[in-house]
Amino acid sequence: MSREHNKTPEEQLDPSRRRFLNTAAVAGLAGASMSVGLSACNQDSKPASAAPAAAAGHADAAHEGQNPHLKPGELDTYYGFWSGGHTGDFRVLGMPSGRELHRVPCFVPDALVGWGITNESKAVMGTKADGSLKYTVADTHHTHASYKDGNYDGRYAWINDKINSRIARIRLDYFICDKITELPNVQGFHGIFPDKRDPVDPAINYTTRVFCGAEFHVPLPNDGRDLESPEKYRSLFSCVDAETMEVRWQMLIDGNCDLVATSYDGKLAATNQYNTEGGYHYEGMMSAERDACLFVNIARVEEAVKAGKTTTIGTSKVPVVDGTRAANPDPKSALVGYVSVPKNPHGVNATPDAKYFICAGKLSPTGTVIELAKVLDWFDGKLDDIDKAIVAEVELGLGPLHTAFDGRGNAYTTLFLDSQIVKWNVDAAIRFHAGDKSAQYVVDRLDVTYQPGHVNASQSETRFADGKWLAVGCKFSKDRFLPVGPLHAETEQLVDISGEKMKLVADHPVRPEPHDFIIFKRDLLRPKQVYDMNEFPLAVKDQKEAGVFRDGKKVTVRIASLAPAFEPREFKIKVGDEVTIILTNLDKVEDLTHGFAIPKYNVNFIVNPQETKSVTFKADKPGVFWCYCTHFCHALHLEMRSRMIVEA
Ligand code: RUQ
Ligand code: CUA
Ligand code: CA
Repeated sequence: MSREHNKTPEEQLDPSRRRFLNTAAVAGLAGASMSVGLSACNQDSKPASAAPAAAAGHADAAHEGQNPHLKPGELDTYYGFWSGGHTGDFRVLGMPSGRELHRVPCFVPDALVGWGITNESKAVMGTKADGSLKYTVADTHHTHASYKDGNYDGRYAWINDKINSRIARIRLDYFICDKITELPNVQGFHGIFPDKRDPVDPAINYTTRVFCGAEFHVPLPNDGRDLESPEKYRSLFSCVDAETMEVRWQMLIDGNCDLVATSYDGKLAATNQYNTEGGYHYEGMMSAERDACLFVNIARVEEAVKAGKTTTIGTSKVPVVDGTRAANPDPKSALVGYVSVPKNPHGVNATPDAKYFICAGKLSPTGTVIELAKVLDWFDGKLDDIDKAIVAEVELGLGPLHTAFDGRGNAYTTLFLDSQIVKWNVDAAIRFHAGDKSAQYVVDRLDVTYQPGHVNASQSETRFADGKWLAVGCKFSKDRFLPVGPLHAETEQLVDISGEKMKLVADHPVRPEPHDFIIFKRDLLRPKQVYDMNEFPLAVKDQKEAGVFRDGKKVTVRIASLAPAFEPREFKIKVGDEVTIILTNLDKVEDLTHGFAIPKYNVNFIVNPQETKSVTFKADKPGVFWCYCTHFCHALHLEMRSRMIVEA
């Protein structure tokens, strides 16, 4: 064992870097100077604690490690769901190879699929009165999937849009977005987390709610009032129904929300808060030494909603309960409890043994461990001070952000400023905190490149964390890939965590800029490769059902595709017509997708096997327009066309 492990945690931090935290690092984290933040990863400022033995690429002598490389034709053993950041998308990766398999369009238009072009996708995305899309930008951060018995059940995934406060649901049978909900009276919607079972009904051992945190304070309602009175701005915590996707309730809170986690018993939802000060400049948001992690008692909130102890805000009909400190003085009836956590915490994560929540300190070099049973004791009136639920608060390194788990009692926390992952043992941290100063909770450190944000491990957010693979999303790649101009790819790094020491095994460039992700076993999903035609009420079920159907100026053109032809092969419409094209792909063969593009009419979309889609447009240009198949489908793919004749 290296000398590092015999140091007290105090000694594990290089003193010069601790001074750095108190001054420039804080400015760097606050965004005032990213170059200051980055200087933390320069070689010459590496702390002694990043001992060479713990550095990247040094294999554990006793441990051979796992091979992430697949032979041609070999399949990955895990799925990864990745957020795309402000590309607005939801990405599907195969793991451990890191190969990107799919992007599921949800919030923003997608030219490949025709998302935002077809009527069906526009109905999901939401349109304005003139039929144009309500929003075309999004910023996806957090993606999580539905649970049953503490593991993913393969029904749904959800992802947030921070810009426009929307939550999208992805159906995991077809990997399509089927619903998007906009949260009322919320800005900066950031963390999401599904519940893992019902807090009251033990028969409901699966996800029925998704909790949503809102980061920014705004006037309530935000209709022009209180513009210059930031002390009146507020933030809400929201609960969305997993099935209907309607907002069930919202809760007015003190401070703000950032990320969200839920307990395995279904009783609590947690959200970390970095702006308990209600600051409206970064200095104000970091003036206090401690902020909080808020614990919501789900059963009590839903009782209060049922009992009508609610208000509404502005034009929204969503019931709002009062979760402020002032409205919840008695723990035995409180809807929420606020646990004090050091300075601008980021990230709250539930351990796979279901016992603890861990908050990372961000502006404090610490990780805080909060014991679930003690929080519940406080709600029962058996613990006088909710802060006594904190069972460890230990130093980890500079800029701790997110934490993953291996199912063997270890946590892996990203250190943004140190450009490291620190592996630490939760039980040892608790012993250390309780006074056993010989407890060595830091197990290993790994340098990553550079400035890691999110981290996750295989099955980490389930009861079945398997401690095999860990991925880390590094915010900067700098010199890791061939230069492509000023905009750099980001680095997703793959780490083998099956041994005592972490082992960096691969770098992947990713298009900016993913945030959170989950990694889980491939057999938890059973996607279908061919659609069920009954999903589509408009389906053109047979080539004989194809043709042009006119109702005054409204024209419906029903088209069927069967490689290598569209039926009808030609159709006539008139300038001034409102044209709806309905296209069904009659091919049943897996992977036989057709496209349908109409030149000069700005139309292109695809239909997968047995799928139906429609588009509506105004015929405003006379002429001949070859509607052609854009998706390579057949040896006669280029010949696969239908002639649209628009008469003057
Ligand atoms: S938050 S690092 Cu949404 Cu950490 Cu991305
Ligand atoms: Cu049909 Cu290409
Ligand atoms: Ca703060």
